[in-house]
Amino acid sequence: MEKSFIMVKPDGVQRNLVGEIVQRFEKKGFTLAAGKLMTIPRELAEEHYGEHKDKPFFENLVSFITSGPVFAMIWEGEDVIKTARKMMGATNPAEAEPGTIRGDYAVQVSMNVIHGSDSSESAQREINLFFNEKEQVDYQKTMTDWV
Ligand code: RTP
Ligand code: MG
Repeated sequence: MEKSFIMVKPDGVQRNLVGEIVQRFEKKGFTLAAGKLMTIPRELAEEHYGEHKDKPFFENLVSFITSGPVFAMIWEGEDVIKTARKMMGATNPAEAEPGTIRGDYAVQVSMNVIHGSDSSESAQREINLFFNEKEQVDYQKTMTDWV
């Protein structure tokens, strides 16, 4: 089954949005496969956002993501990578539709509450960056007929 790396960013943790965000993914019908509260070391942040290292916002992005605890998760389910991106909404919250997480809870592009992998390659890469094997739980929901 497909997996995605999803993370509540420091603004989301500070604003008590962890429960709300977890609930949206649970209610949608995805399965939580791993989760932990952590403060990201600088080297990990630079690696995670490596694709943006030449962008003007890179320094701000790394400072922000390391500024306080994040809630890192792995969510599992059919088409979870694409669907999670839809649930998150556009990168810039000003363009994110109401009903999406960023559309409902964020204003600024630099503090947009949530991260989600954008492809199967980045999901695999990010899962391996943030979680070891022991932290990943492989289980089946007992009542799966409805979703
Ligand atoms: P993320 O990686 O955090 O899930 O966000 P994303 O895929 O929607 O957006 P991405 O292009 O990967 O950008 C990563 C994060 O950088 C910040 N950003 N700032 N113009 C700007 O100032 C700007 N553009 C991007 C955002 O916080 C974005 O989430
Ligand atoms: Mg991205």
